[in-house]
Amino acid sequence: METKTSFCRFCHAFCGIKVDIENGRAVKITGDSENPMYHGYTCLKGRQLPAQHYHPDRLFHSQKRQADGSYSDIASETAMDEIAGEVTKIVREHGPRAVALYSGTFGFHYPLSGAAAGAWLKSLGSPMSFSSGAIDQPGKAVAWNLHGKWGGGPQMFGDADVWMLVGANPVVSMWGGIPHFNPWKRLTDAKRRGLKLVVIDPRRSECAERSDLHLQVKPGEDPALLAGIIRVIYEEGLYDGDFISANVAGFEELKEAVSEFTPEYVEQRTGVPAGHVVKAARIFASGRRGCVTAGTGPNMSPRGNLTEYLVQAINSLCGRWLREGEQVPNPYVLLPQKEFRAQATPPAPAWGIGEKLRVRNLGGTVAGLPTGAIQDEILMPGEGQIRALFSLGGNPVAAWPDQLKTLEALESLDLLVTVDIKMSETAKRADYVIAPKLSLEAPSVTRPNENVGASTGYPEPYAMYAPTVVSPPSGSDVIEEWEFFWGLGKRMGFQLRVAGTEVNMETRPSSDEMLEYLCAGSRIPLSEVKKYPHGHIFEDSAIKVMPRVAGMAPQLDIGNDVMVGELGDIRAEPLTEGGGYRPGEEFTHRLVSRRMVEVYNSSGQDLTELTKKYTYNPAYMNPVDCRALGLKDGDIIEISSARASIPGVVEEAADVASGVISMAHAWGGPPDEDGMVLTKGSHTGRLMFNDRDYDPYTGIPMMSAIPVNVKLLNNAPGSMGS
Ligand SMILES: Nc1nc2c(c(=O)[nH]1)N[C@H]1C(S)=C(S)[C@@H](COP(=O)(O)OP(=O)(O)OC[C@H]3O[C@@H](n4cnc5c(=O)[nH]c(N)nc54)[C@H](O)[C@@H]3O)O[C@H]1N2
Ligand SMILES: Nc1nc2c(c(=O)[nH]1)N[C@H]1C(S)=C(S)[C@@H](COP(=O)(O)OP(=O)(O)OC[C@H]3O[C@@H](n4cnc5c(=O)[nH]c(N)nc54)[C@H](O)[C@@H]3O)O[C@H]1N2
Ligand code: SF4
Ligand SMILES: [Mo]
Repeated sequence: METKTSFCRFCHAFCGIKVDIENGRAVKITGDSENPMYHGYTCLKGRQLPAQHYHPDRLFHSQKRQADGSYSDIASETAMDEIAGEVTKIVREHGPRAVALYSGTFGFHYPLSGAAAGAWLKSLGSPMSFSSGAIDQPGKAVAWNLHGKWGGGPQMFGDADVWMLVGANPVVSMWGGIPHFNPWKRLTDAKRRGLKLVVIDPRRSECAERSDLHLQVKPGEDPALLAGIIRVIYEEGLYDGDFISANVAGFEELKEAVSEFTPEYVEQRTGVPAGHVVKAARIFASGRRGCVTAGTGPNMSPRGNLTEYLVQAINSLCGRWLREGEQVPNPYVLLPQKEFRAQATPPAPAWGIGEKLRVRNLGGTVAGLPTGAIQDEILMPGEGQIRALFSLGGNPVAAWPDQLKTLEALESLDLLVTVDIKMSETAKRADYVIAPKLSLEAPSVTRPNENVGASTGYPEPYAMYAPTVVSPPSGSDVIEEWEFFWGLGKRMGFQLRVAGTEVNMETRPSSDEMLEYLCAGSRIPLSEVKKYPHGHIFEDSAIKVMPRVAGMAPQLDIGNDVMVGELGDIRAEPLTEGGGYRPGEEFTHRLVSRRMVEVYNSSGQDLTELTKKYTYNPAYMNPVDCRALGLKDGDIIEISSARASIPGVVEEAADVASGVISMAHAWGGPPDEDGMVLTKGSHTGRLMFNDRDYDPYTGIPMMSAIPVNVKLLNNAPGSMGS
């Protein structure tokens, strides 16, 4: 037996692992205790890499859909020949805009794949590049542009004495504020040194359970709650006056905008006791260091841009940015070295950037093209209509909001190609499914995690190169994602560029050469990083936050007109009872998003060890609600929104607030498979309209805090149906 080090790519956390290899196959995964960033952490999912790599349903050959709807193996080279031919034909007839790319979660995990796919699409001349980012937390990028970005970066979790999480649950999701590199240890260490944690979540999440104050907000009401907290900060003078006078504009405008969000009004609207609103503001603003960060929950709920904007406003009011002379926590390793300065990049446009969509006056934003509107771009006839879609490491049928419209749209395409390790719900509807290598079969770098946004990247200059650990089983024909797009590019006569470098299009480069292209100009050469099989922290204590450039004093803006306007709109809205947003609407509950620790979106639902507890995504409900509705564990209910209905399997959960249903996404099949809810789960995306209740800029539909009603359907497991 042989043991090699690598990093896990089951999720985006990239934990350092040791892989035991027998007869050329990975047989066991353990945490690498010598890894200086993760200290030996792994989770149940990561330990399933061998099961994932050798799963009986894994695709070892690409697939082509046959006339009768079945699939047959196709050689990857032949698939590329045929697909290049079809794309050329579509472009000739309809222009390059007819070809779109959707990059899903695994676009992040494999940095070469997105780079190659993007380069190919660019050579093709199509601007239609969509990603899961625009149905995730698009409010972040929008808020950063409206507010301006602090060149020194934010204060870090590692030396914070306060932190506030708004609808994020990093210890499960590995995202959202506590650095997602062994977040359990980081939170435990922080609590030990006295960190005060405030969590805003309609569920008593794993993070809320460990908090000093949990505000169990009514889903969708975060802007009002944050406005209330800001009002207290103003009233009690808890802001950082020196920082504000030197760096922050819009102080008076925001003060005026929050003036009517009194603790009593906020209590009425959000369900959070007035005293807790005041306490949260005092805990956070009286701290010395630490940030507010938000997650998917409030980003998917109405007014996600505003929530993220108010998050940044609180950070700026409290001056939670690194100052001149402070050590730069992570000056990057495999990214080019950046200049960190104690000054703001001024606010910049957040929308109206790049390609305009033909539908609903939407267009490009700093968060990318509105993925929430892609179905309409596929379905609406006329010039520019999308006719070919390439899905890269994503699963639109499982994950896009508005499942019914998604199914209609994908079925209407002339060409659907997906790159996937299995016959996902999307693959089952694709013309071609390209079978990729899996993580242990290809080299990669941890570079994607160096900069993933405010305080969620590596908190220290860590990097690791993972070599190929095992070969794919003999007889298989699997290629890396980038090789597919390189192959298409070669056939179409394109010169692809990765990170500005021209890729060799004559002879296929090796993956290591591709990684060299990608990391060109990095602070530390890739060859140096390769010397450390356990990963390494490349410290340079001389890299400090530099002073602002003389004469340049750009300001962070906390009083943006549009955002202040939205606060006014909220204050003018009538208060509603129950689940609805509009007076007269009759909904009893709001359904909120969540993550399950056992699976990663639609990945892992086929792995035995991960489905021991659940073969579906439970509909978690408060026991008081269950009693009122006569429901008990295991009951099958119908959950109905204004859009559609899905089946659900009840599970009593005292951590979920009354009036709330908490459910994970990316489970469930099409409506005709609803009867299999106990083995396939429920598709919460079916409850959403993609074209009603969406953000007017980013196009993200209401994906959390959805008004729904519940009714008992049938108690007999598996017998649900018409
Ligand atoms: N209702 C609802 N909808 C949501 C959300 C929600 O909270 N609620 N969340 C949204 C969010 S945040 C996101 S990011 C999106 C996710 O949207 P997607 O990324 O589109 O969905 P995933 O299920 O993550 O799709 C990943 C696909 O990649 C495949 N895969 C797994 N490993 C590999 C690999 O190594 N290589 C390749 N090429 N493929 C692989 C999996 O089999 C799967 O089919 O969903 C969004 N949709
Ligand atoms: N195990 C596992 N890890 C994952 C994933 C997975 O599927 N499984 N998915 C990955 C992906 S794609 C992403 S984007 C990240 C997301 O990472 P996070 O954003 O941390 O996602 P969640 O764990 O769902 O935490 C969101 C929290 O928001 C709360 N919430 C819902 N609606 C509201 C609301 O209106 N207001 C407030 N304040 N809270 C609300 C939910 O109760 C939940 O606790 O996780 C990633 N990590
Ligand atoms: S958290 Fe789990 S799934 Fe994610 S990288 Fe670490 S071991 Fe892998
Ligand atoms: Mo996501």
